[in-house]
Amino acid sequence: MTRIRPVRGDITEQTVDAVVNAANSSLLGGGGVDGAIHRRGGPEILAECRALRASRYGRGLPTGRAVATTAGRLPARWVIHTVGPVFTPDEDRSELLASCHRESLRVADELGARTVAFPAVSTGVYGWPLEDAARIAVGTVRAARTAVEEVRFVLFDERAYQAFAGQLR
Ligand code: AR6
Repeated sequence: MTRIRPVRGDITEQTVDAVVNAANSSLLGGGGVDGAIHRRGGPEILAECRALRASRYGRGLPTGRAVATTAGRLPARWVIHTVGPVFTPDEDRSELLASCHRESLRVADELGARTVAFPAVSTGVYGWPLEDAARIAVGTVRAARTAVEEVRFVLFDERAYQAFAGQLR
Protein backbone atom coordinates (compact mmCIF):
# COMPACT_ATOMS: atom_id res chain seq x y z
CA MET A 1 0.00 0.00 0.00
CA THR A 2 1.26 3.47 -0.90
CA ARG A 3 0.77 6.14 1.76
CA ILE A 4 -0.43 9.38 0.19
CA ARG A 5 -0.28 12.66 2.06
CA PRO A 6 -0.58 16.36 1.34
CA VAL A 7 2.16 18.68 2.59
CA ARG A 8 2.16 22.46 2.50
CA GLY A 9 5.57 23.70 1.37
CA ASP A 10 8.29 24.08 -1.23
CA ILE A 11 9.03 20.94 -3.21
CA THR A 12 12.73 21.80 -3.50
CA GLU A 13 13.07 21.37 0.28
CA GLN A 14 11.66 17.86 0.47
CA THR A 15 13.96 15.07 1.58
CA VAL A 16 12.71 12.22 -0.59
CA ASP A 17 14.16 9.75 -3.08
CA ALA A 18 12.60 11.49 -6.06
CA VAL A 19 11.07 14.88 -6.75
CA VAL A 20 8.70 15.22 -9.69
CA ASN A 21 9.16 18.31 -11.85
CA ALA A 22 6.29 19.97 -13.72
CA ALA A 23 8.46 20.51 -16.79
CA ASN A 24 7.77 21.36 -20.41
CA SER A 25 8.66 19.32 -23.49
CA SER A 26 11.94 21.16 -24.06
CA LEU A 27 13.29 19.89 -20.71
CA LEU A 28 15.40 23.03 -20.69
CA GLY A 29 13.76 24.81 -17.77
CA GLY A 30 11.06 27.40 -17.23
CA GLY A 31 9.23 29.14 -14.41
CA GLY A 32 7.24 27.81 -11.44
CA VAL A 33 8.33 24.48 -9.98
CA ASP A 34 10.65 23.89 -12.94
CA GLY A 35 12.52 27.15 -12.36
CA ALA A 36 12.78 26.49 -8.62
CA ILE A 37 14.13 22.95 -9.13
CA HIS A 38 16.82 24.06 -11.58
CA ARG A 39 17.77 27.04 -9.41
CA ARG A 40 18.16 25.05 -6.21
CA GLY A 41 19.38 21.83 -7.81
CA GLY A 42 22.13 23.51 -9.81
CA PRO A 43 23.54 23.06 -13.33
CA GLU A 44 23.98 19.27 -13.17
CA ILE A 45 20.25 18.79 -13.75
CA LEU A 46 20.22 20.96 -16.86
CA ALA A 47 23.33 19.18 -18.18
CA GLU A 48 21.52 15.83 -17.97
CA CYS A 49 18.41 17.33 -19.55
CA ARG A 50 20.50 18.60 -22.47
CA ALA A 51 22.01 15.14 -22.86
CA LEU A 52 18.51 13.64 -23.00
CA ARG A 53 17.58 16.12 -25.73
CA ALA A 54 20.70 15.12 -27.66
CA SER A 55 19.83 11.41 -27.38
CA ARG A 56 16.47 9.81 -26.55
CA TYR A 57 14.33 12.93 -26.73
CA GLY A 58 15.53 14.88 -29.74
CA ARG A 59 12.02 16.24 -30.25
CA GLY A 60 11.44 16.85 -26.57
CA LEU A 61 9.60 14.84 -23.93
CA PRO A 62 6.00 14.23 -25.03
CA THR A 63 3.12 15.39 -22.83
CA GLY A 64 2.11 12.72 -20.30
CA ARG A 65 5.54 11.07 -20.22
CA ALA A 66 8.30 11.12 -17.59
CA VAL A 67 12.08 10.80 -17.48
CA ALA A 68 14.64 10.95 -14.65
CA THR A 69 17.85 12.89 -14.08
CA THR A 70 20.08 13.49 -11.09
CA ALA A 71 18.68 15.85 -8.45
CA GLY A 72 21.96 17.78 -8.26
CA ARG A 73 22.11 19.68 -4.98
CA LEU A 74 18.50 19.04 -3.96
CA PRO A 75 17.99 16.82 -0.89
CA ALA A 76 16.76 14.05 -3.19
CA ARG A 77 18.46 11.49 -5.41
CA TRP A 78 16.52 12.03 -8.60
CA VAL A 79 14.30 14.50 -10.38
CA ILE A 80 11.57 12.88 -12.45
CA HIS A 81 10.59 15.37 -15.16
CA THR A 82 7.05 15.07 -16.48
CA VAL A 83 5.13 17.25 -18.92
CA GLY A 84 1.58 18.06 -17.93
CA PRO A 85 -1.09 19.03 -20.46
CA VAL A 86 -2.11 22.66 -20.91
CA PHE A 87 -5.73 23.01 -19.75
CA THR A 88 -8.35 23.91 -22.32
CA PRO A 89 -12.13 23.78 -21.92
CA ASP A 90 -12.40 22.65 -25.57
CA GLU A 91 -10.87 19.21 -25.16
CA ASP A 92 -10.67 16.65 -22.35
CA ARG A 93 -6.98 16.14 -21.64
CA SER A 94 -7.52 14.42 -18.28
CA GLU A 95 -5.97 11.19 -19.50
CA LEU A 96 -2.69 13.02 -20.18
CA LEU A 97 -2.68 14.46 -16.67
CA ALA A 98 -3.34 10.98 -15.24
CA SER A 99 -0.56 9.63 -17.45
CA CYS A 100 1.96 12.08 -15.93
CA HIS A 101 1.31 10.56 -12.52
CA ARG A 102 1.32 6.95 -13.72
CA GLU A 103 4.49 7.40 -15.79
CA SER A 104 6.29 9.24 -12.98
CA LEU A 105 5.55 6.34 -10.63
CA ARG A 106 6.68 3.85 -13.28
CA VAL A 107 10.00 5.69 -13.59
CA ALA A 108 10.24 5.84 -9.77
CA ASP A 109 9.82 2.06 -9.67
CA GLU A 110 12.55 1.60 -12.29
CA LEU A 111 14.87 3.72 -10.16
CA GLY A 112 13.93 1.93 -6.94
CA ALA A 113 12.62 5.16 -5.37
CA ARG A 114 10.46 4.57 -2.29
CA THR A 115 9.45 8.16 -1.47
CA VAL A 116 8.27 10.54 -4.16
CA ALA A 117 7.19 14.19 -3.95
CA PHE A 118 4.76 15.52 -6.58
CA PRO A 119 3.81 19.14 -7.21
CA ALA A 120 0.31 20.00 -8.43
CA VAL A 121 1.20 19.34 -12.08
CA SER A 122 -0.47 21.62 -14.67
CA THR A 123 -2.17 23.87 -12.06
CA GLY A 124 0.13 26.87 -12.53
CA VAL A 125 1.12 28.26 -15.92
CA TYR A 126 -0.79 25.42 -17.61
CA GLY A 127 -4.06 26.56 -16.06
CA TRP A 128 -5.69 23.34 -14.86
CA PRO A 129 -8.46 24.00 -12.27
CA LEU A 130 -7.13 22.93 -8.87
CA GLU A 131 -10.02 20.80 -7.64
CA ASP A 132 -10.11 18.79 -10.85
CA ALA A 133 -6.33 18.38 -10.96
CA ALA A 134 -6.35 17.17 -7.35
CA ARG A 135 -9.09 14.63 -8.13
CA ILE A 136 -7.16 13.26 -11.12
CA ALA A 137 -3.77 13.24 -9.38
CA VAL A 138 -4.99 11.54 -6.19
CA GLY A 139 -7.23 9.08 -8.06
CA THR A 140 -4.41 8.05 -10.38
CA VAL A 141 -1.88 7.55 -7.59
CA ARG A 142 -4.43 5.57 -5.56
CA ALA A 143 -5.09 3.26 -8.50
CA ALA A 144 -1.43 2.79 -9.46
CA ARG A 145 0.39 -0.46 -8.94
CA THR A 146 3.72 0.68 -7.56
CA ALA A 147 6.37 -0.22 -5.00
CA VAL A 148 6.60 3.44 -3.95
CA GLU A 149 5.83 3.55 -0.23
CA GLU A 150 5.07 7.23 0.17
CA VAL A 151 3.71 9.81 -2.24
CA ARG A 152 3.81 13.33 -0.88
CA PHE A 153 1.83 16.00 -2.72
CA VAL A 154 3.71 19.20 -1.98
CA LEU A 155 1.47 22.24 -2.30
CA PHE A 156 2.78 25.74 -2.38
CA ASP A 157 -0.28 27.61 -1.14
CA GLU A 158 -3.26 27.04 1.12
CA ARG A 159 -5.78 26.74 -1.71
CA ALA A 160 -3.82 23.96 -3.40
CA TYR A 161 -3.26 22.28 -0.05
CA GLN A 162 -6.99 22.29 0.70
CA ALA A 163 -7.84 20.90 -2.73
CA PHE A 164 -5.51 17.92 -2.29
CA ALA A 165 -6.30 17.41 1.39
CA GLY A 166 -9.99 17.34 0.46
CA GLN A 167 -9.41 14.47 -1.98
CA LEU A 168 -7.46 12.56 0.65
CA ARG A 169 -10.03 12.81 3.46
N1 AR6 B 1 7.06 23.96 -4.67
C1 AR6 B 1 5.83 23.45 -4.79
N2 AR6 B 1 4.89 23.93 -5.62
C2 AR6 B 1 5.23 25.00 -6.37
C3 AR6 B 1 6.50 25.60 -6.32
C4 AR6 B 1 7.44 25.05 -5.42
N3 AR6 B 1 8.67 25.53 -5.29
N4 AR6 B 1 6.52 26.63 -7.21
C5 AR6 B 1 5.30 26.67 -7.79
N5 AR6 B 1 4.51 25.71 -7.28
P1 AR6 B 1 3.80 25.40 -12.55
P2 AR6 B 1 2.54 23.80 -14.71
C6 AR6 B 1 3.12 25.34 -7.64
O1 AR6 B 1 3.45 26.65 -13.26
O2 AR6 B 1 1.24 24.46 -14.50
C7 AR6 B 1 7.02 26.02 -16.20
O3 AR6 B 1 7.45 27.20 -16.80
C8 AR6 B 1 2.27 26.34 -8.35
O4 AR6 B 1 1.66 27.20 -7.41
O5 AR6 B 1 5.14 25.25 -11.96
O6 AR6 B 1 2.58 22.31 -14.87
C9 AR6 B 1 7.44 24.79 -16.98
O7 AR6 B 1 8.69 24.95 -17.61
C10 AR6 B 1 1.25 25.46 -9.05
O8 AR6 B 1 0.19 25.11 -8.17
O9 AR6 B 1 3.61 24.09 -13.52
C11 AR6 B 1 6.32 24.64 -17.97
O10 AR6 B 1 6.52 25.46 -19.11
C12 AR6 B 1 2.00 24.18 -9.34
O11 AR6 B 1 3.20 24.25 -8.56
C13 AR6 B 1 5.10 25.12 -17.23
O12 AR6 B 1 5.60 25.99 -16.22
C14 AR6 B 1 2.38 23.96 -10.80
O13 AR6 B 1 2.70 25.20 -11.42
C15 AR6 B 1 4.38 23.99 -16.54
O14 AR6 B 1 3.20 24.48 -15.96
